[in-house]
Order: sequence, then C-alpha cells, then structure tokens
Amino acid sequence: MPDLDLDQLYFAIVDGNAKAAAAVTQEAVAADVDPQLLLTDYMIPAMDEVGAKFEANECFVPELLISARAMKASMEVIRPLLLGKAVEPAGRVVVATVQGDLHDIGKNLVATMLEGGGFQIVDIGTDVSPDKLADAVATHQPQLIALSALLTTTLPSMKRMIDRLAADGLRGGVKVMIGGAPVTQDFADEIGADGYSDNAAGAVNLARQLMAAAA
Ligand code: B12
Repeated sequence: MPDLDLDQLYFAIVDGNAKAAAAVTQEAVAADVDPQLLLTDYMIPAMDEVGAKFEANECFVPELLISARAMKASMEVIRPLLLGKAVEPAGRVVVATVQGDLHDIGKNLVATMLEGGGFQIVDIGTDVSPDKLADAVATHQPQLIALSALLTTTLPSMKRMIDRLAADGLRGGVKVMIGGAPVTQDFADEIGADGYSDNAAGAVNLARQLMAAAA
C-alpha cells in the first residue's frame, strides 16, 4: 500500500481527529503493519506529545480529551490484535473513583493516558467501596492502583481504601497513586499513598516511576 503514511496516525491523535486515527489504523492493519509498532512508534508518542503540551500549558483539558478519544478509536482497532499477540503490558492498573464520589472524567482521562502508555487497565468505576477495591486487587493482581477523588468529603475514602488493603495483607504487592482536584502531595504522604500527580500526563510518568521502583 504505497500511499500509507503512518505519520498521519501520529498527527490524527495529536490533533484529536478520531475518525482519521481509526481510518489510518485500519489501513495500516490491512497492510499488515505490526500493531505493536503502531502503538509504540506512533500512538504512544502522540499521547506523550499531547501530555507534554498539557503540562506546559500549551493545551488544555478539552484538547486532552479529544486526543484521548482519538487514541481510544485507534486502540479499538488494534486491541484484539494486541491481545492475540499477547503483548506484554507495561503493568496492570486498577483504576477507581472512591466511595461517595461519582466524578469520572478525570479518572477516565487518567485511565486512557495510562492505556496509551502501554498499561493494562482494570477500571472498576465510580463510588468504589474498600470492599470492592480489595476484591479487585485480589482478583486482578495489579502492580498499581490509581484512585481519584473530586470532593473534599470523599478524600477520607482514599485513606480507608489504603487501610483496607493493608488489613487484608494486599498492600505490600501494590503501589497506590492518587489524584483529583482536592488531592495534594501532603495528603498523599499523610495517608501513606505511594505517589500523587495533579494531571493525567503526570500520572503516566508517575506510574512508570513506581513500576521501576518496584522492579
Ligand atoms: C463535571 C462536574 C460534576 C459532574 C460529574 C460528571 C462526571 N461524569 O464526572 C456532576 C454534575 C455529576 C457533578 C456532581 C457533583 N459535584 Co461536581 N463538579 C464537576 C466539575 C465542574 C468538573 C470536574 C471535572 O470533570 N474536571 C475535569 C477533570 C479532567 O479534572 P479532574 O477530575 O481534576 O482530573 C484531573 C486531575 O485532578 C488528575 N486526576 C484525577 N484523578 C486522578 C487520579 C490519579 C491517580 C492521578 C495521578 C491524577 C488524577 O488528572 C485529571 C486530568 O488532568 C467540578 C468543578 C471543577 N472545575 O473541577 C465540580 C466539583 C468537583 N463538584 C462539586 C460538587 C460539590 C458536586 C456535587 C456535590 C454537587 C451537588 N450538590 O450535587 C455533586 C457530587 C456528586 C458525587 N457524589 O460525586 C465541587 C466539589 C467541592 C469540593 N471541594 O468538594 C466542585 C469543585 C464544584 C465547585 N466548585 O463547587 N459534578
């Protein structure tokens, strides 16, 4: 397929053009391009670029969301192929919004960025109780947990979740990162979380650091 230009995939994701991202990915797959190469050489670098722009205040949440949507559209095309090839993920992350809290936009963004960073995501939703988190950790054996809270009233749920993991003997094998508008580094330290970031792009860097520290 001589007209196939894979840089178009990179730019479609940076520009947040979901239709173009899916179309180029489909063309590439039809032309037998390795889906792993699409992910590592074009899709992840595109999300890294958007993440870097976001951290530099060169783009904002709406742009991040539309790029994330384009990334997802591309991921939908290659996910079955990647699963078929048993590609080794960067790590498995259980993602949740804490008990009492229904805000999921930030959580979903973090999940998508992590997925773009090569992590396998187990999203257990919003209003997640310590019981549900402990069950998910026991079942899915993640290396990382990402907890989100947007309400000051639900911040204590984060501590309850971490305490519950410790009580169940599950805390040692997993790193917990937390985020959401009212969360601070001081709060993360206070409740014994392993890391905090105030944005979704930073969450990917943090996840990579925590994986490296655990290795
Ligand atoms: C959208 C919204 C809603 C929507 C949520 C829809 C949805 N599906 O999520 C609806 C309408 C349902 C809602 C309801 C309520 N809301 Co509301 N809501 C908001 C609003 C406007 C935007 C939140 C948002 O999505 N931001 C965009 C995302 C991308 O940002 P983010 O979540 O902060 O996530 C980023 C970072 O924090 C970080 N991050 C997030 N999670 C994680 C996790 C990890 C691990 C890491 C590393 C990073 C990370 O990365 C993300 C991307 O950069 C905020 C105001 C605001 N400007 O924040 C109020 C706000 C959060 N809501 C508020 C309130 C009070 C409520 C209600 C109680 C209102 C009511 N009286 O019913 C209810 C509570 C419902 C409940 N039980 O949860 C208050 C909270 C006040 C407080 N300090 O506690 C706010 C601040 C509005 C205000 N100024 O009063 N809300």
